[in-house]
Amino acid sequence: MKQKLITVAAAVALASLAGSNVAIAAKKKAEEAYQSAPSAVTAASTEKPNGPTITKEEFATGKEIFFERCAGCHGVLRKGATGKPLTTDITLKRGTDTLVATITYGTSGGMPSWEGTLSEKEINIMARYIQQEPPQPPELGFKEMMASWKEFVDPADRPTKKMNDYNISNFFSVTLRDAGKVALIDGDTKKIVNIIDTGYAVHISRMSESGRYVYVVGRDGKVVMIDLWMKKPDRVAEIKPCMEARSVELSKYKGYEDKYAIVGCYWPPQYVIMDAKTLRPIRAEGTRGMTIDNVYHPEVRVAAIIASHQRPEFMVNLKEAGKVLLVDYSDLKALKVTSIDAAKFLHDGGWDSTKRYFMDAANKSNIISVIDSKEGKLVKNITVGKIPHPGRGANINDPKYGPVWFTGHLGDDWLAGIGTDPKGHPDSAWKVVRHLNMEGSGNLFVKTNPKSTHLWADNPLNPDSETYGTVAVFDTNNLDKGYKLINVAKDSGVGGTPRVVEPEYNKAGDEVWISVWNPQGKQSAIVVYDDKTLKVKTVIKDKRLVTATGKFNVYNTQHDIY
Ligand code: DHE
Repeated sequence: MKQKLITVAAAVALASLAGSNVAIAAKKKAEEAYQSAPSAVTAASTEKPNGPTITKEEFATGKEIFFERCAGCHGVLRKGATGKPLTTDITLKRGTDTLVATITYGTSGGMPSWEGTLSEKEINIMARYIQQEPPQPPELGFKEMMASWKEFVDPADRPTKKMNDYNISNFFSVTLRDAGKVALIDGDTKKIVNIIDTGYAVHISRMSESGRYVYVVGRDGKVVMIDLWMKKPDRVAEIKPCMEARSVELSKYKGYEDKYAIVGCYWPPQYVIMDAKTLRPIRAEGTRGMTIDNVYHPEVRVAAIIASHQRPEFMVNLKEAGKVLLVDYSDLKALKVTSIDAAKFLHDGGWDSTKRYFMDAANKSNIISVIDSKEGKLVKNITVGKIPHPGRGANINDPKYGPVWFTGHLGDDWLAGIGTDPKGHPDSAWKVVRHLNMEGSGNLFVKTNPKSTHLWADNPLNPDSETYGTVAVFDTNNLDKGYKLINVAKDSGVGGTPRVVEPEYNKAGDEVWISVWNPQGKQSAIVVYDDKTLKVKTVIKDKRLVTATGKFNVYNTQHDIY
């Protein structure tokens, strides 16, 4: 199947819209740019067509386009997710002409216009295709998972002590998104130590509690485990517990260090707990079921997963359901799961500075749900701006409001700071106490470090090509002063109109690494800034750094420092 990365395509389309200064249009464009990547569920893996008004060839084309471009928002089964449901009871009533118009021009509800991206013929096929019953991709049980399981190095043959002289705790695992690889970069020397094959459209890396192992998940659901103790750190195991996934996490509670890994699947809707030393699956649970408003949803996808520091639990975001599961891993033969009603469209999030409260973004609900991991309950749903997208967020010590956690917004032009100290600062707890104006909409990631007085915020989905190459830096002691805008794209010297994404600190908390994300075929880079002076220290340029995006510092990821 030809897998095109829509976000990059959207990026190119957006670049041509540079210069638009209509704020609302800009926000909408930023939102549209965050359309999902093609589904990793291959069209070929679904069942045979059953629709009467379409030829076999047209059905095949429709299926291909649907999984590449539509499934991310409307769901594989078309039951609706961030996009509206497209089940046949709805689409048949609309009819071909109306559907052609909707696909061509988009809607005010956020559906992009496909005119120009799809041909007239393709749009007509899509209008008829979505009036057919949706073909369903296969399920994935242990038998199928085990067929994909590979142990490159048996645990018995792995090193018993660190076999290299690297300062592995300052390594960065860098997503090379469209290359299906990660780059392991030594944070001290800024040299690439290894480039490792992972999976299609690699997404995130997480570390084991000890900091020895790196786990990488791709959109194709493949999880790859890397051992940093090897002479040359490399893969030791891999498995594909999902056909499509976005999250992986490791057990962190005392007594369970480096014991379990968990992967959250988009398809099939399930989570899978694995032995963290081998990636052998131990327990899988389906997530189909009721939403918080008691509507049955057959495709409840698993978004962010975060390991509790208070109890032996994984906190699992059920996106469409709007529920957070606390999955107790202390007895996998008698699994106890607490299901907390939060808000629909849970996506990403991270800890407050005490690592007790999970600040969880329900993106399309414009809500941050605060989950108390100690008490196991929802503290509050806080309304923020349009489409909050914190990554894991950023924790500062605000001179006025005490500990404050920040999120940015994809569809709004400001950062929200929420007070997180109910004991010391009860008046500001669980309220938006800071409203920091940004250059425009389209922020994806904010970052700081306990040793820093800077808060960094990127703009990668801003529609203006000048702005999406910049980051805003705030002084956390003088937030009212506004930000300093740094043109990272220019500082990198790579040319083109790259998007600049995801600030990440080194272990010492005195450098900030930022990706300069050019499309495949063009040079990408990482610019390293001195956090104190905000001056460039190094530009890491290497032809192997293809579509560099997320960067995960071992120490900071291991200890949830942000
Ligand atoms: Fe991500 C985190 C889902 C597109 C870079 N992304 C996450 C998480 C989820 C998610 C659920 C939280 C994981 C966790 O903490 O366990 N991302 C999705 C999508 O569904 C979406 C919108 C579209 C898609 O089809 O994948 C999407 N993500 C992107 C990108 O286009 C980004 C910018 C570039 C890339 O490499 O793909 C991107 N996502 C990231 C990064 C994180 C992430 C860097 C981790 C942030 C962190 O601080 O931990």
